Amino acid sequence: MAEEVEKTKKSVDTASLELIDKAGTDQVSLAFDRAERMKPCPIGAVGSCCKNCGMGPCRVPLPKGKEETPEEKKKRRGICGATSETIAARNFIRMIASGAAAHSDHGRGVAELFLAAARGKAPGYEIKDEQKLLALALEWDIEIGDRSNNEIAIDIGEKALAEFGRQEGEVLFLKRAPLKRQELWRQQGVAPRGIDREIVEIMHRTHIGVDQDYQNLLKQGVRSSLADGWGGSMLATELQDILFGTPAPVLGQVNLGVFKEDEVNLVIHGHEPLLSEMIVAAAQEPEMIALAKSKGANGINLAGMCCTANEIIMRHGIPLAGNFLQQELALVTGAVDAMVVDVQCVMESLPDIAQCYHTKIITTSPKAKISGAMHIEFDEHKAMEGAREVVRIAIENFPRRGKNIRIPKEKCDLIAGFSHETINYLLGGLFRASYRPLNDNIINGRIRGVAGVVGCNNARTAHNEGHIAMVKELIKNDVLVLQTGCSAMASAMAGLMVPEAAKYAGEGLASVCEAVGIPPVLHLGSCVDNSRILIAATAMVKDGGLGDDISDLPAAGAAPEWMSEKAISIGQYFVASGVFTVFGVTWPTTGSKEVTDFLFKDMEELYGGMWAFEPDPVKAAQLMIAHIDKKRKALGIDKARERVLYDMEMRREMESA
Ligand code: NFS
Repeated sequence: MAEEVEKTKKSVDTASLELIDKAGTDQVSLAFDRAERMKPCPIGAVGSCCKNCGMGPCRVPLPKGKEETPEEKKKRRGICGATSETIAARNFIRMIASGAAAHSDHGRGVAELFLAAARGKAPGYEIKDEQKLLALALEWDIEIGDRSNNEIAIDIGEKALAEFGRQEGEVLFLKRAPLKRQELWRQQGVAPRGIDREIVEIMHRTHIGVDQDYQNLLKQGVRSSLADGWGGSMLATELQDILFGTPAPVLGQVNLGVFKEDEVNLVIHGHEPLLSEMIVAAAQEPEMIALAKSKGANGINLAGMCCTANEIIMRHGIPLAGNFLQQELALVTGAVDAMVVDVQCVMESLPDIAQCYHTKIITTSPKAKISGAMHIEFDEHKAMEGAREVVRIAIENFPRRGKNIRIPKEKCDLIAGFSHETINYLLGGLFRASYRPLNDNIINGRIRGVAGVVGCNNARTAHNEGHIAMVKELIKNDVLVLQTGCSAMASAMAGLMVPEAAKYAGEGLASVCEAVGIPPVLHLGSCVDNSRILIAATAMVKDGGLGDDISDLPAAGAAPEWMSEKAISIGQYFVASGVFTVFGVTWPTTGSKEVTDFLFKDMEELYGGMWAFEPDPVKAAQLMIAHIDKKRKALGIDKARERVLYDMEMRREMESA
């Protein structure tokens, strides 16, 4: 029994638990085990450790168990004199800088490939969504006339790339936000100039002896996060859609049970869809399939991991093998012939674990090599050749598979691919696409509000538990949930992303889902696709009836199992866009009350959205619902909902009579 309790602390997913067990037998060390062995540093965890210079690291923890006098507080400083406020704020915005850099460098890579494709220098890639290309050309004042798609795309690609190095003015996509929001950003002085510039400025300001006013530091954090959400991430999403196709609803499967005993299993892991798009094409080539058969396999089975998985399920229906904490477990099945990775959220333990089985780990980005892995560098000019090589390595490794194989049986259906365009279309129809029905159902109270639940897994908390508990609580209370990243996969594994999941939803939300034919939990893609949530929120504002800014919407955001710096950047741009955003597991500024209060309280004054921290996912969901109700009241639509509830009560009474 004691062991049962221990095990369920690691994950709520039975497939994962089965493989955690197998790893134990195989003497493989996993993130779960390392998390148990190594406790987080209590000073660093709350943002009270500064290692920004060679005199430190300086630790400025709050004194334990007693109230601090102002005199004592004055003395609690780093060697350079930095206070705990400055140190916590510096640490926090450095997380934003790193997160924004990761998303934006992804966006830059897409822009470079986009441009190369338009110039005919990236064979195999071509514009897939002409409508979206033309829409963006119109938005950016790029001449269409009788120019070819590629000519237009060259101008778009150049303009997109220039966004990263822009020195003055404003990031172009800021203009997509509601007008009131744009004005607010300008008033607050946080409208980002250029993407790279804001990130660099964080690194400058947090160098020893520069910005030493925590509020001023946090302000630059906001500006940089906006450069991510409304800049780098949004560029990544838009250009990927034009180049690879805008997602539309597609049926797929998720969890470690998607591997096949009799086929070559190739896992595509990481974040950027550039190479994976080509691998999908290469794996379908008749020569590759023939080669696989010649090695005794019945075919080639691709499966995605982490955000690459989200990218390729949305566009091709390729199954999702799992989220962040399942990457090691995929290898423990013994059935993965190769795992190809690019950037972000890839564990360095993979090559080591692979040695216990037969799996080849292949790195592909010049930015991300791992010792012990093979490296096949992705070259956009000959992407197909690289993709074929990867597929061939997986096939040739198939006969080396050992006998120690266990593929869990768990796999679950899901519907992915809810882009902003699809939601618009599903709700309003092709010729009058709009968010009107959504707004109407929010106004009449059938849908209480909308929540974005996103982010990672975190080995400090039971894998997937927070996501699933939070999402269930939200939909039970008639909140429509939009998801991305590893969080989306967690819900999908729990069966929440199929129309039948309406049975978990409150009566109002269930009735809308049934009428429109959508699940109560919508999969919007990878983490850069959180920009789709910003666009959806803006579309709701523009459709009318729910106020004139994102901060007026009955909406909230959350990352119940966050761990990456990218999640902090996302959370900050949600907040700065006017969204109440609650994180779980741990909060990185609690070492400074001032900084934490500023993020949790003062930001609401400044931006209409604010942070919160609540490790209990159900309580966190209730905070979100309370915020949604507060916004409904401010809009004067709280009464409508009461009527709906009254109606249901009445019906129940009638039924029982
Ligand atoms: Ni997002 Fe995607 Fe997952 Fe977290 Fe990592 S994969 S970009 S950072 S862990 S959600």
